[in-house]
Amino acid sequence: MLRRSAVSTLAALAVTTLTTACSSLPTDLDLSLRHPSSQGKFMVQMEPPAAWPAINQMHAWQVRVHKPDGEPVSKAAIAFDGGMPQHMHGYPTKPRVTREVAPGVYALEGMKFSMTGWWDMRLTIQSGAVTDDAVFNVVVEEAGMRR
Ligand SMILES: [Cu+2]
Repeated sequence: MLRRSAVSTLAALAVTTLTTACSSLPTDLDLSLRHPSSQGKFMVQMEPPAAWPAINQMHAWQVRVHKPDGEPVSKAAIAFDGGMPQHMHGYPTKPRVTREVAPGVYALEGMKFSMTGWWDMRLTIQSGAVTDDAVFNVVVEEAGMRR
């Protein structure tokens, strides 16, 4: 009896902690996965895997880069950075844009979310003489990605 009540106390604590973590997210967080880069040089779309990965599961995204007029941007060099802004840590892996799989469509491999919460994805895109960056936010929950 004593043991059971200790377990439910722990469970209640865990729920409280989770709720606190979620409610402390910035209220104005932009969760859109498609928007212009910071200076409007490119339109960028982040596509998560069709089946959302479990926590700690290695997976890949696709990054679509277009010019504002809709033309795909081929042969871009895309650098990736990011992590959890509220925890001051990066990704547990070293995600990289590895190759262009179709015109203007790039594979972002080595992605792994090691915990629930707010993650950002920071891209620096260079195409010829044009460079711009784009930031995307993802809120990872136990059940998947918050939309
Ligand atoms: Cu963290």
